[in-house]
Amino acid sequence: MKRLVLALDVYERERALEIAECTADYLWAIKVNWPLIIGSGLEIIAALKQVTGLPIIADLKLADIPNTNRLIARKVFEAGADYIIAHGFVGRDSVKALMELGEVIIVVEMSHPGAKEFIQPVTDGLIELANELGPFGVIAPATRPERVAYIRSKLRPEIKILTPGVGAQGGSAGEVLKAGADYIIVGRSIYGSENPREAARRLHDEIMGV
Ligand code: NUP
Repeated sequence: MKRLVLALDVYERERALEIAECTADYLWAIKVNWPLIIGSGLEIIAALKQVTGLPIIADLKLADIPNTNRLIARKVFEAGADYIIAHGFVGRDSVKALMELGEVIIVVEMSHPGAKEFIQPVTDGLIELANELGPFGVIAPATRPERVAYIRSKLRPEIKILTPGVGAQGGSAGEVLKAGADYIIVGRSIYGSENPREAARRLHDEIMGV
């Protein structure tokens, strides 16, 4: 089973398409974030789908009132996104508004050091929110496998855990998968490598060996 998600955080359309095409064999999905959408426009989603045939995750980390969340998400799903990442701390009404439009992934804890300041203290509440609403998945930190194990222990089993933070942020694919992650999200270690296809292949092999 493929469990690698490419975080395609480059600006340029051609470069994005080239990297996506050469790594696609090893990926479950491609994640687009603000850098690529700002650099290449929302149409990049359809172009990536056409070139790779893979699901697209729009990592916009939406955190607005229900109406604005809805206005943004409608366009993003219309553009071809299969999943949208949203913050849960804004409240269940904002997340529910998105879930009426398509598949949602809720951030329950982030991977950077600063996540300990404000997000980690409310992770339990965000897990409860996810358990109540039943999104496709949640985002949890590959940089803290012990937190992924904790989140897994509290989360309904059918809700997937997607974990950024492998490679450039110091996390290990093997460790976080053993801790209970379903998918790993990797950006710089793939797109910043001399040979992105080889970097993706190595991660895929590591995943298959777990
Ligand atoms: O907690 C999070 N950490 C994180 O790195 C939530 C995220 N969505 N991300 C995203 O994952 C981040 O914005 C980037 O797109 C990707 C990680 O990229 P890299 O550190 O592997 O280059």
